[in-house]
Amino acid sequence: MGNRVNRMIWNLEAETMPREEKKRLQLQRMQLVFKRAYHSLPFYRRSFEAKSVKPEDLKSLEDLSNFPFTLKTDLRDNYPFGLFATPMSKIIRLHASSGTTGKPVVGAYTRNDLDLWSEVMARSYGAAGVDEGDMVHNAYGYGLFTGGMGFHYGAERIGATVVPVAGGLTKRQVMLWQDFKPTVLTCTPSFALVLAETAAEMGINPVTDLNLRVGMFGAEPWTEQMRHEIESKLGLEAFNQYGLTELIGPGVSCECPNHNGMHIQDDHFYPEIIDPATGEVLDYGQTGELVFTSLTKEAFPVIRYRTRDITSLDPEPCSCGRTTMRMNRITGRSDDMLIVRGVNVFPSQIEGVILTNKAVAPVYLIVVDRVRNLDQIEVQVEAAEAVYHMGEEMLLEISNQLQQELVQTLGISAKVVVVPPRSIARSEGKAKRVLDRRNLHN
Ligand code: DLL
Repeated sequence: MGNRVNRMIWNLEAETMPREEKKRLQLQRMQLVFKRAYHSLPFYRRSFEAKSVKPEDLKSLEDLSNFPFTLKTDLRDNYPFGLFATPMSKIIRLHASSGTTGKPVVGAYTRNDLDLWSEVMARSYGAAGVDEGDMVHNAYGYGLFTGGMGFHYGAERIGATVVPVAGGLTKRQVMLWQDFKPTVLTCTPSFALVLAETAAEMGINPVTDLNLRVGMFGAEPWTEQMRHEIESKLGLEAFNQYGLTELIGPGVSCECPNHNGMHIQDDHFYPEIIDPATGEVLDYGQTGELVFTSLTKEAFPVIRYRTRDITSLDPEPCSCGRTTMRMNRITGRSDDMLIVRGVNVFPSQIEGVILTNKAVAPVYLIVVDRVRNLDQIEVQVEAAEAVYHMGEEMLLEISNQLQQELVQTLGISAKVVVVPPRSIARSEGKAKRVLDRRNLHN
């Protein structure tokens, strides 16, 4: 396999550990987590008792399915600090996720937890082929959101040069690209496109004028079409990054150059896939809700946490040399899946259609409403600059074409409105793609 592969695998022992050995390690760690959670946290003691299980009942990894799930509502009920397993004096950092409704989820870190976070982030950088020779332009938000600091400390761990730009001020970001010549861009995929658009407006062609070669994008759902769009506009190779505040932030899983799913750091985060309706554990390859148990975190352990993210698992070792379990691209969330006239609709399906049509820009808003008791989807999408000036008739033709494609993909009809370039609000963090107005009528 040669040196290049080895250089890119940050932690050779952990990332290439034979599966049987990994399973022994996972069980050992899980047993400790269960004991700690049960004995130090009333919530877990109660939820174990409700299922008549004790930590000692976990004798093999297969026994895990007998244990209770933890839900986002459980975290909310114990907000803000009720599920921390160490005294506050040992906790040296807090983060929180914005959360679409209600209170945020709060993440807590001991010194060891922060060290672990940098370690898993270093593995993510390694998998993207980033090392100390690189300069990382970090445009994830800094603050309570885990993106900024996660990518920041991971880059420092591998010895790269970090430019902590955060979001906003897009023109200045592009100026820094020109002046500093970073090789790596880290931000949400939607913000990567905003930056690409800004560069174009400034008369800069990132492919020929800049040095970007790697992009590490995540924190929101995106599609293969979006990957191609970003790669071709910015002249870089895009690597998908996954994580959540409840587990640690980014660094839970990451792509390698094979781009065949994301390698889960499964010596620290144990994955399962369940049927979201019944809670039954599904086989590898089957699509369902992703569930995680943390194996080493001190301050904020989680047991069978239901992420609501929909994907499948692949246990096959990868030709990159890693033996870690892989998860496929997230196709949606079981709770932001739209049910429209009884049909399940994932925003990613709509994005797939929009991004393959060159007459429109990759910027859209899905508006769902109820008109005379009937659910309706309207997709607003921006015309490509050149196309917009071709006149009304042309725009009508494009929207008809998109409507036909959408009905074939979704199985229900959706209205498409082609709007002027730059008329849909841009975001610098996670994009807001869906506006569900139906709740307003209830
Ligand atoms: O978004 C952590 C993160 C930061 C991941 C930067 C990657 C890069 P939260 O704000 O808690 O944490 O949101 C977590 O975002 O449950 C998914 O629904 C979604 N998500 C995260 N990464 C991806 C991805 C961060 N690559 C929630 N693809 C998760 C699809 C993603 N969805």
